[in-house]
Amino acid sequence: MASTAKKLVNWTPTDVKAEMLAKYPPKVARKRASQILVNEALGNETPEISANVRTIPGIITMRGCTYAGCKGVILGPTRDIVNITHGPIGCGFYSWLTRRNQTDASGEGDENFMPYCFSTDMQDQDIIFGGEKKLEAAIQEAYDLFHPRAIAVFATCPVGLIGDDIHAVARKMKAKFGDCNVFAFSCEGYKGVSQSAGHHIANNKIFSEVVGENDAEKPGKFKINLLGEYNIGGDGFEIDRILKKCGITNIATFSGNSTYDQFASAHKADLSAVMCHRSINYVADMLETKFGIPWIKVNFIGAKSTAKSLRKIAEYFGDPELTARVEEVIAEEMPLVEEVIADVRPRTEGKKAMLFVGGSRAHHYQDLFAEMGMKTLAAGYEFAHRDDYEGRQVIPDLKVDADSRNIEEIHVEADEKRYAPRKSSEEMARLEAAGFRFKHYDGLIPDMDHQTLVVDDLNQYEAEKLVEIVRPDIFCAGIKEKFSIQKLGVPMKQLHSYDSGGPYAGFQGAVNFYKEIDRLVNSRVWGYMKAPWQENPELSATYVWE
Ligand code: CFM
Repeated sequence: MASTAKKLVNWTPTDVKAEMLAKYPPKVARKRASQILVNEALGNETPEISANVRTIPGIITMRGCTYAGCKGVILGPTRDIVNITHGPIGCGFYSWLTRRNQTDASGEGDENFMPYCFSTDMQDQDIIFGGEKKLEAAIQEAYDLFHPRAIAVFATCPVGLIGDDIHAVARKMKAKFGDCNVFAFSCEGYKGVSQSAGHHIANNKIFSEVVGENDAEKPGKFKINLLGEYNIGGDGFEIDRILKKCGITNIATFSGNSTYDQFASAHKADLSAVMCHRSINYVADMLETKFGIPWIKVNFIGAKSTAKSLRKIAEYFGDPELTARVEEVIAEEMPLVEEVIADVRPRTEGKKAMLFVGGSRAHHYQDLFAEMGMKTLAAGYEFAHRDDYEGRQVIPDLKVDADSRNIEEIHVEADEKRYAPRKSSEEMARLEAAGFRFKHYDGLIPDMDHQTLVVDDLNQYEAEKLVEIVRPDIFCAGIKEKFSIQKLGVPMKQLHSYDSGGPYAGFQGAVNFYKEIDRLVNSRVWGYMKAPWQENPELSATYVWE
């Protein structure tokens, strides 16, 4: 392993990329090369990044499955829908509160089914003779016990393989109950290349089955939907605190701390603010097409980004009182942020980070690190699409492959009665002429420095290689990566679950994050750890094809 002895200063990003690929068989190396980009540098095989493609079999990916994206990510945080996993017990068990999406069920009459794990617990005989009867019985049992507002059914892999018609069962039970909406998701784990497919399946169904169900007027002068915010570690609570302080009403969060009625009332908002572009941008489009609600991209990760997002919302409404209130709130919140920055920055300035998270955090969290004077040397998404890397302008050129074709595209038209443009085309044009951008997202790549590494669907082997060569001061990813990285002597912060921390969104969240990262990158404990390859440098192995 002579190459690993090479000093960091001698490594260019192109060297690092070559080293990450060096041990792969040629075909694998070629495929991975198209998913690793040296930012803005020549010498990449293609100017674009290859994303949303199948993981190479045998590679230990960081990704999850389609069922995880549907049941866990999108529907998981909604407290008053009973979520039944139709399948063997393992799928239900492993999706049972494994994500730290918090909820506040303290309101009057609030139901919270999130602590429960509902599963049809399919056995061999159900796989052989079909599981529809068992599913029907499970829905009936859940209804009798809880009388929920809605019951959702999620298909696991075997359900698709044996062909249970879960939608027919759902329709039958919905008609039978009359006062409980029942709908099902064909979100078998294998349906797509990652959990991203599951987001799409979930969102399409919520849009067609729930959004628009409640036409009751909602109070509030400035009404928005917050799309793609999942209240991990209480992020959504902090964002709601700030919005409320500004006088902005959040009609529906998709789907952190949400309820059935929030989705049902989403068409009553006058603006959609999109946090996580990957998981939900198409819902923002559908809300605009069907009901006339424009959308903008926001980011509440980072104090400056939070201020910027609030100003953007205020600018959209164009109300002098709201604008003044937003400025007051920012002026009230920033002194604490600045005080903590001034304290930590001498210790964090110039430190180096790497971020590999699902589909938006690897971008958003770069703002927080920048506020601390830290540099992001490498970043990437597990399952984002090219538009999340390169910007929405690439959407018309995205290849529709067999895997994307698996996911139903729903056709949406303007609602005959309820479509109402929130702003006249002149007002929209005036805002745009003043530099305001609707439906706009530039993606992660333009925000990253020249000669940084952008890696899609990073795997365990490449993660270890990167850390071994570049030795960042902190590595951010998920639980599957946590201990292998820490064993290399580098602090590891989970940016999915936040370990046990958070919130990190908004102003107070930024303060929490600065303190946590300061603690991690300046802790000496990691320096005492010796990686196996440091203690036994003679330890090496070869691959069978060598
Ligand atoms: Fe969006 Fe998410 Fe993310 Fe995501 Fe996720 Fe998540 Fe994530 Mo884990 S919806 S893409 S599927 S911001 S669960 S709250 S942290 S991978 S970067």
